[in-house]
Amino acid sequence: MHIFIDGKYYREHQARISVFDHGLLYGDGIFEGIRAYHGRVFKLREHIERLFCSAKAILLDIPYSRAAIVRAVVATCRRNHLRDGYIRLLVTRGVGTLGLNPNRCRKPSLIIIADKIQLYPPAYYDRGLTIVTVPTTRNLHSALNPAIKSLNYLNNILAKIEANNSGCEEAVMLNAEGFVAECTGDNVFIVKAGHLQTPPLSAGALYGITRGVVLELAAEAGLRVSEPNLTRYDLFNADECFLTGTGAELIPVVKIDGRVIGTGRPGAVTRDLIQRYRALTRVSGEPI
Ligand code: PXG
Repeated sequence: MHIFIDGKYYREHQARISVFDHGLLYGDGIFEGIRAYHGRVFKLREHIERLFCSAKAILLDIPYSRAAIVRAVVATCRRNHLRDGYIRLLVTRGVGTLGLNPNRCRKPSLIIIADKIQLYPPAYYDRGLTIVTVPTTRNLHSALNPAIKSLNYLNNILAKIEANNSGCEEAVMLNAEGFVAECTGDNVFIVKAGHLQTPPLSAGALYGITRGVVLELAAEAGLRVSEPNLTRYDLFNADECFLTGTGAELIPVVKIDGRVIGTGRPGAVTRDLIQRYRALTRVSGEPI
């Protein structure tokens, strides 16, 4: 595997960053997780746009233009002969000193890894996931805004550990007010009486690219769509529930906190949206 670091390619075992990089010392940096399907990078421009929004929020000047990053991602995929897989894009604050002052960091580093993807087993899509609500709440906007895809993912990792401790793959995270925010690496949707609902971004969710695509596909399918605040009660009493994310795509949820959702099997609306999403990934994206 050839990994891109600041304009050069390194073999896997030679791809290294400094222990003084603030990405490591403080989680000071940002990232994106992107998919390639059939020789095209799916929603690349949207991911790069979100990367620049995260950068702006943490006052990090990415030393590349959007177009240069598009070119670098495509070049890294080509170099690795990647047609289907997962692309991790990272920008760290760069090498600094042991103090947390970012002014001591000379230049942010851009890293691009193009790898195979670890998918959820197909059985999860056929049968649906069982998930739980966890005690760790989503970060407050006023502390560390969940819209920032930062290299500090401890909030999500703690929730993931709590999910794993309950024997689950994913966790529903509530915000400090008790409204549903999102999962540790996925946005949440429910279907109630043919109406598709997902929490508003202000509830403490990442501006999911898959979430955005699903909202568009649902509108095309003629579904009523809205973004209200949702409580656990709304999840429990939904007809259908599913999660969205770059890695998972759309994955049905059939049980939450011991409550069976709908019929206990992936619902018709979810299955239709999964088909529509897969069809889109077959035809759109930045050619490699
Ligand atoms: N919420 C959070 C907290 C995320 O990290 C999503 C929602 C879904 O967003 P997208 O834009 O992907 O639809 C994410 C994305 C990984 C991995 O390696 C995680 C994500 C995406 C890709 C890979 O765990 N999370």
